[in-house]
Amino acid sequence: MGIPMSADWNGFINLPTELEEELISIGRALPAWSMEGAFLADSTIDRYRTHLASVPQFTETAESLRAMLGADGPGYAVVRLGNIAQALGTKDEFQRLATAVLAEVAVPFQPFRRWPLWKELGTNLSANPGMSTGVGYNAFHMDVVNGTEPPDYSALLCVRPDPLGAGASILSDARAAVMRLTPASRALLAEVAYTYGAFYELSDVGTEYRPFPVLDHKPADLGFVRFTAKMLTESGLAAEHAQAARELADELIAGQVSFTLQRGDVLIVNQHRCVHGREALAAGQYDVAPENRRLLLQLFLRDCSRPR
Ligand SMILES: O=C(O)CCC(=O)C(=O)O
Ligand SMILES: [Fe+2]
Repeated sequence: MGIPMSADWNGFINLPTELEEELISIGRALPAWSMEGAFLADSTIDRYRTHLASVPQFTETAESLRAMLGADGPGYAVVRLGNIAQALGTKDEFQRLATAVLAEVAVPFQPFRRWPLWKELGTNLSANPGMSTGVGYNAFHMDVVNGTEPPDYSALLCVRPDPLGAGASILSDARAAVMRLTPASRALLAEVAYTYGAFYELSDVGTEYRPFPVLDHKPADLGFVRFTAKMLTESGLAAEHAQAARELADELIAGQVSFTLQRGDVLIVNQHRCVHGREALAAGQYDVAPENRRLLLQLFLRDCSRPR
């Protein structure tokens, strides 16, 4: 189906005020979630669905969200829950509501077993600037690129944007970028010649994939464009493979969109389709108190109905 009217072209979903009010009440009523292994428990999913199903207007939002993430949409969506965060805060009640909304897309899960379901990505002035908690440019990547079964969707909830106004999210349609490459570059990217990073203490993302091809031969909704720009500098690729990956990186940047997440925004990325990253935070983070620095929460989703 097409994208319903409440969704605009650039992937943002704004909720009507009455729906926000209903969701605030639901957020106050949702029970704590339970996990079954790394996955949100079926019993929780059923209870959360039942609550959301009591709000008929929500059905359209869930449809918009799924349409945006699918083949006819941009492959990402931002659900704007800022007014709901204003009412509920960004702790348990809000996180339950956000989890319930995401469970309408696929099953929330926790590949990093050491961390909570929603993993904090704060701002760490001593971290490598290009890493998730660093203050620099976090170049285009997909999450868990080196697992044989990466999460189908990656979600980022904004608790606090960079108070200095930077740190925009960047998104790019990796399938479209690949189509703009030459057949020779695509052939190089299809070779099992790429590596990136370490793989440990991860659940339910398959096994370590090393080396991997950037392009697989799977249908677009099942395969991935296994790319992270970090492999250009960190992985010691052969010259011709590195060159093809650089061309892909350039096309990803040429096709990028960017926007700054606001408090209460939930960005969901279909990893089969889009890569994501972040612009640098503003200079001057030392002058911002740690408790006021940018903070996101990250969660992954598994589409359990997908063949693999
Ligand atoms: O900081 C961000 O906006 C993105 C972080 C990210 O993509 C990651 O940690 O994987
Ligand atoms: Fe990421």
